[in-house]
Amino acid sequence: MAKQWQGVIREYAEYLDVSDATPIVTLGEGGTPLIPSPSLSRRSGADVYVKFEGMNPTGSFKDRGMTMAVSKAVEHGAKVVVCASTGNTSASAAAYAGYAGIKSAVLVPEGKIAMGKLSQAIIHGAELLQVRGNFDDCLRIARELDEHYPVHLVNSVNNDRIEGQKTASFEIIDVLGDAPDFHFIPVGNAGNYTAYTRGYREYREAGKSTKLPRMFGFQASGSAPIVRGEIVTDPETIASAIRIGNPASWRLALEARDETDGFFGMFDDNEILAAQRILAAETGVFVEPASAISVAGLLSESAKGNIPAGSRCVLTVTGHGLKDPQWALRDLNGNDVTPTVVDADTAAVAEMLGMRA
Ligand code: AN7
Repeated sequence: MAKQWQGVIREYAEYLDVSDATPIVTLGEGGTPLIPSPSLSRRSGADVYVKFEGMNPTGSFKDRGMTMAVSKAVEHGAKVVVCASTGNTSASAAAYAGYAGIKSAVLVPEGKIAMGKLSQAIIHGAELLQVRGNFDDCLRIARELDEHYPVHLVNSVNNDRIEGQKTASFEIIDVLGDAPDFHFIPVGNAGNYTAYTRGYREYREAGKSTKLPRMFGFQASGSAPIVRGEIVTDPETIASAIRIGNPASWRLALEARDETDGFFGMFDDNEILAAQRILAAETGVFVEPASAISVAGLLSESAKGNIPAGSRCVLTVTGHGLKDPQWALRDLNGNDVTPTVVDADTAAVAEMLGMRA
């Protein structure tokens, strides 16, 4: 019989703070494909792999951290978990809390999360509140609830989340045999940037790899507090997942950048959408806009000559394109894409396809 992947806690238990007393709440997250990309390798001159985190149970990398956060919450007797979210965290928290038989309360910025993510939180049974404010307002309230009310916070300010998310670096090294030279990743709260760096560091200390990759993180230019070096009070971008003006892991991310000789950059919405198309059309991987910023980062840095030929590069693409599909139905000029309609006639179809018998 084929061996089933056991989820990140069981697969990497020796690197995580779990014991026999920890009830493992898992949906089989992790074990996601690391896909070689001939197209991006050709375009950049590097040796490029895409870590497709949209293949997780709720369609984003958040599941790696949520299995840990909810397992530990249940171990500590929590009955309600709470989170603020730009969408993916709420979808994941709702699913894992539902599985564990506890409540989830999620706070999202009103009108600013993708339809797929909103529908996930609802169908998994979350108590969902749309807050008249942005993500940063939601996180402030979630932290205050955690402090003063009987709820357990599962945002990435909870270290259990970062611990679960570091397993992605372990998987990459387990597949490649060593760490890559460069790692490209989207940045919102910078929890994942921090988590990957921790994973790479711990595996090197364990003798599983010989180096740390240079960690290259990217924000949307309308929402780029780390790049600009100041809080953005009114962040704006179509990449709603990373529409965050005051990142929770800001300080840790700067430490990780310094440790890895890393870099933070930014791209505007059109550059993000162009990168999303290149990845979908030429590598067969459909990601949500926020995730495509890793691709924009690779193409831009290689064009500037910052990536030596043949360097091994891993791009984390964090969430599935089906969560926020509307952007695929517009071209890069902002016009709706309307598929051609044709009569139910083979000759007519062949003609439309430009073919002759
Ligand atoms: C697809 O769901 O913050 O830098 O509340 O959904 O670790 O915050 C999502 C973040 C990148 C940024 N890509 O990760 C939330 C939330 C996708 C995301 C990020 C998010 P961090």
